[in-house]
Formats: sequence, structure tokens, C-alpha cells
Amino acid sequence: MSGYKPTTDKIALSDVEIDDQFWSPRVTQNREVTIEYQYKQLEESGTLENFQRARDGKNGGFQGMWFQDSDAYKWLEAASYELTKANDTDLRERVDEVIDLVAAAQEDSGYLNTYFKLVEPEMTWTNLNIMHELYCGGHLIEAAVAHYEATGEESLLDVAVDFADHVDDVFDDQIDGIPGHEEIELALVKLYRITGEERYLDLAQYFVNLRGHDDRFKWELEHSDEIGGHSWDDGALIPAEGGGRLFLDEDGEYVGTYAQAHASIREQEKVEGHSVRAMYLFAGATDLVAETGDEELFDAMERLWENMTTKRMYVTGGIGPEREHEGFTEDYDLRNEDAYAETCAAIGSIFWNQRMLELTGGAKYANLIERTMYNGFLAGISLDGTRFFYENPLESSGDHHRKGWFTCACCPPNAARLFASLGKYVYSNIDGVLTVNQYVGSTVTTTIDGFDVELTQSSSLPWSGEVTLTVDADGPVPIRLRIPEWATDVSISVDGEDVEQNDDYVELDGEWSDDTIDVHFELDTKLIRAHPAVKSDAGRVVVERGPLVYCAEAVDNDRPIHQYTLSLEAVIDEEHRDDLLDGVTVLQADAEVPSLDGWNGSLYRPDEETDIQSVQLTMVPYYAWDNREPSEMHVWTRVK
Ligand code: FUB
Ligand code: ZN
Repeated sequence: MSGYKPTTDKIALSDVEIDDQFWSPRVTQNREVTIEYQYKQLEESGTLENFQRARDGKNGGFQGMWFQDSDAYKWLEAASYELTKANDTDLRERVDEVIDLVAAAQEDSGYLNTYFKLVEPEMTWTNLNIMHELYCGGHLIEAAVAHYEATGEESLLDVAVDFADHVDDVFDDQIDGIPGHEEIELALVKLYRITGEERYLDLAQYFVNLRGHDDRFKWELEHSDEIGGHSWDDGALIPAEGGGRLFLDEDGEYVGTYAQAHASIREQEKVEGHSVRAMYLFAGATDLVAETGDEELFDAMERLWENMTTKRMYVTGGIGPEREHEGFTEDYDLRNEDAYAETCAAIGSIFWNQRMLELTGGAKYANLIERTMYNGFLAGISLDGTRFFYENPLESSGDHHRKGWFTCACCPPNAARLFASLGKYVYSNIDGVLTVNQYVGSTVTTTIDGFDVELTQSSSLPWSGEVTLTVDADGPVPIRLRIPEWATDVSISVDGEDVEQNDDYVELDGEWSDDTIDVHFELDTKLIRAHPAVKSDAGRVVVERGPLVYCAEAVDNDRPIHQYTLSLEAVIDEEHRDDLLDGVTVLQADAEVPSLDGWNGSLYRPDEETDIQSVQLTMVPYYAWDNREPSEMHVWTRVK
């Protein structure tokens, strides 16, 4: 098939070249180390072999999780973003090989899922709750769009289109139902945007609008003998005590909260259930608002965003405190040591917020993306790019560590695709305004309302707040600069002349001819409190400096971290250490610990007998924790 149309209104990844003292080493490492490493993991985990067996018409022998195809698709998406940036022939060959494999595993009908092909070929589309066929298909489509945009080749896009057409035939002609794990909604909007085929947009709307209205999930739970999934791990996915239990309430009654299917998305008041599912659904729904102007859906998005960010989000931007459902629980439940805060959920939040930002221009979304990028997301990857957190606690006894791969390896390739597409988050064309969302050194070369513009940015974030932009355009191009939420003082000048600013943005209209915009964001160290309703943080503060959340690790301190108390008047010194953790600004705060003298083996003694010693508490950025020898870590520190 040919005739796909390119998207034109957004700033393309190929328009942006990152050149940043903080992010470039990580982006380069993602290409040179992480993507290579993850390809090996696709081999070792059997992910590619599943496609080979499916291609060769074999039966059985499926390896890994039932949605493992998605690991390959996310890898393809990440690798494709790299192909946008460089003509990397080795990577391109490898990508082509994987695409050939995927294409060869596809059935003539367009159906594609190696678990079902190898294990339960008669049971396709019977267990929408749990079996992730639509989720995998969504990742296939996202990879295909990325590959087409990078290379102009239709090899993977043809596979994705055939799959999407098959889904369109099946839903709702033969089956009325929705995916248990959202993802295909946002992918279908991407496919619509690149092909111009309305049916993909309609299908995305169908999936979003049916959620909370159909009883297919309930039917599946009641007919567990008739649906797929029995062959995985002795059917552990099916019975109420297996995967199906996640859809039940404490009384064993069906309730769809886990998959945001408890009510129409338009009526939902709070972010509920599995957090990655929620983020992907909201990202897809926001795409629909952008395409259709659906105000009721937009109101729901704003309401849910408000609930999430004021009651259900960690200071790192991480979300979803609970392990069992991998998701949200109650307002203000922000447990620290047990925090789940899956890396994929932070990534999903970035996806959703970028869409809200591009829809509304609201600085609050860009602020949250910045917070999540530097903290909740970045902590998910080791400094060497080969180990990953699935869960991101805000406190540890020293026993939580990143791993090279997981049985359920959703997070590592998700991180790879976000790093590889970082350029998408720096600038937006919002209603004809070139908006600088993130202060990441880079050059954007694009066209805004018919005028060619080139803007080069240098940035000293996150260590200090000096940003310089040079702009050249062949016509008037309005520019908007976000004022970060953490900036305590701001000064901005264009060619040496100061300009006015409001709270969220600085608006600069003008003709640009190699003009220079100098920006200074005052970057202070602040003690931050949580709302008193957050039990886990009562009597504690977190230290932030600019966009970074800090933590204390015992490896930098003489005592276990739980023994320290900060003073509210603490003087906090800062020192940039190039030799530590790939270069970080270290904070040292006045603190107190109880003396260890005179206990003489006793466990308890009168308070007045216990001297208090003045000490220093050393803190490092949270993203860099657990990159040295294991030790206790706290984000929130007791204060008096
Ligand atoms: O189910 C697919 C992915 O695996 C989810 O998004 C993650 O939470 C993990 O369960
Ligand atoms: Zn994950």
C-alpha cells in the first residue's frame, strides 16, 4: 500500500537535534548501549524466537509473557527514532530484519500475535480482559508509524495497517469489546494522522467511548472456560484467584476499576486502577479531543489531571503506589518504601501531559513533564544504561536495585523509546507559536505558519539556570518561553533589552535575524512539604533544587538515613562534583542525629539523657540513587 500522508502541523522529531550537556550523554548512551543491550535481551528472552516460530508455522514453544511481542515493537519504535536522527546502516539492517520477521509472522487476515498463533490459535479475541492482543497491536502500530516517519518505508506500516484493518473488521461487527490494557487507542490516532483514514479515528473513538459501558469483561470472567489464556502457566490468568481477580472487588463482584472500565471515561472523577493503563487511555482520549474538539471528554481529562496531580502523585512525578494492581489506590496514599510507581507509568504520564500541553498550551503540563523526566522517569535507568527499575520507591532499606531485564520487561524498552524521542518534547507548535517547553540544549529547524525558523538553545539545567537561544526566521514567528514552576526569579532579554513576563510564559513576537535571547532562571534549594493528609510524609520535607528532587543515601553519610533530622533553618551548601555519579551537584544540609554515646546496651532511656549532635546530611539527585554500593535511601527527611 502507498500514499501515506506525512503529519505536518507538529514539530517532527527530525526537526530537532539535541546537543545538551546533561541529556546528550544519556541519549547517546541510549543509542550506543541501551538499544544494543535490549536487542540481545530480545534474543535471550525468546521474544524474537516467538516470531520465528510463528513465521515457520510451528506450534507451541512460546516463551515469556503472553504480551511479549510488545517488547519487540517498543524496541523497533526506539530504534526507528534513532534512524530519524542518523543514517545508521547497522541499526537499519537490524531493524529491517526484525520487521521482516514480524511481517512473516502475520496471518493473511492481518491478525498478529505470537502467543495465540503458537499456543491457542482457536482462541483469538476471546479474552480481551487479560490477553493483550489489542495492546500488542497498539505497540505494533506505534512502531510502524515511527519507522515510516524515520525512513519513509512502508514495510512495517503495511503490517500495522493490515492489523488495524483486521481489528476494524472484528470490532464491532463480530465482537463488541474493548482492550483490557489500553494502548491501541492512541496508536490508532497516530495511524489516522499518518494515513488520513477516518476509520482508524472512528475505531479509537469506539474503544474510548465503549469503556465503562459494555459488560464484555464481566461475561469473560463468568465464562472462563470458553476463553483464551488457559495455556499460560496452567491457566493462572483466568480464574478469579488468578489474573481475573484484579477485576473483582473485595466481595468477589466484578468491577472494572482496574482497567478504568467502572464508568464512562466522561464521568470518572478520580484516576483509578492500573496506572499505565490509565495514562495510555488518557493519552488516547486527549488525542481524540485534539481531533474532534470533544469538550465533555476534555473536561474529564482536566478533572482527572487535577485529581492525579493534587492527590495521587509522588513528588517525583511517579504514580501508582500499589503493587497488586500496579496502580492507584486512594487520595493521599503515597507510601514511600512500598511505592510501586512503575517506570512505565511515569512514561505514560509524560505521554499524556505532552498531549494536554499541545492541546492547551498550559505550562502546568510542561512543568509536570520536566518534573517527571528528571525524577520519576530518569531514576528508572542506571547511569550505565543497562539496568532498570520497574518500581521506583522513594525510600529504601538498601535492598531495592535495578535489574538488567525482567520476566515482564515492559519498562526497559519503554525507557529506550522515550530517550530516543526526547526531541519531541522540547518544542511545540501551539497555534502557530513556537513554544519552548523544555530547556534542553538543541537546535530546531522547522516551519511555523509558512515561515522557516531555526532556533538554537543552550542550557545549563539542571545544575544552573542559564539558557541562551539564538533565532533566525524568514518571517514573523511568535515564540513562547515557559517559566519553570521552580524558578524563584527570572530575567529575560532579547539582544540585551529586558522583556516583560507573566507567571507561566514569556511571549515574544517578532522578526528574528540571528537574535539572541538570554534567560536567567534563579535556581534555589527549597524544602518542600506534602499536604498534611499524606500520612507517609508527615513531619518530613523533601529537598528540591531547580527541577531535581534530592535524596539522601547512606553511602554518602556516616549514619543510616532514618537517624537524621533536618532543621527548617538548615543552611544547605551546594557543590558541583564532576567526579561523582557522572557529575552532580551535591547538597549538604545542617542536620541532627541522636548521640550514640552512653547507651550501654540499653534499648530505651530517658530523652534528656540523649545528646543531640549537629552533623551534615549529604544529598544527591534522586535520579542517581542506587548507582553505588547498596545503602539506605530516603527522599523525605524528618524535620524540626
Ligand atoms: O501488561 C503490560 C504491562 O506489563 C503493563 O503496562 C505493566 O504495568 C506490566 O504489568
Ligand atoms: Zn513497565
